[in-house]
Amino acid sequence: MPIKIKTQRTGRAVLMSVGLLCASFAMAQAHTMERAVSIASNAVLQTAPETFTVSYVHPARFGSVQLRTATGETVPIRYQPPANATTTFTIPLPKLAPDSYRLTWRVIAEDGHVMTGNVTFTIARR
Ligand SMILES: [Cu+2]
Repeated sequence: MPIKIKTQRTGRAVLMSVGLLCASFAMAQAHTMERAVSIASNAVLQTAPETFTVSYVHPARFGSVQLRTATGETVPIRYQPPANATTTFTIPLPKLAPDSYRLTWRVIAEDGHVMTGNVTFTIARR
């Protein structure tokens, strides 16, 4: 079951409890952690990014990705995720106008845990 995260604080609490849960299992199948994202949270970008890349410590399967504007409109993303588990996902972004965006995604770790991530960024008006 996907976990719906309502607030940042709740999100951290959920992630921490998942971490504790994982630690209590034999790690035959790896849980994973986010290693890097190509757009920093709250970044103000002078040029629109053409892709978004997120990488993980262990391979994971792609779950979903969603891009929304500040007013909540969904911006369609065309992404053909890899069929197999992988550590790095590079998601092409459409041409984005100056605005604020929120990108949310989820991947499924090899131990079955759903990992969610999000970044909010702004493309500056020139
Ligand atoms: Cu796990």
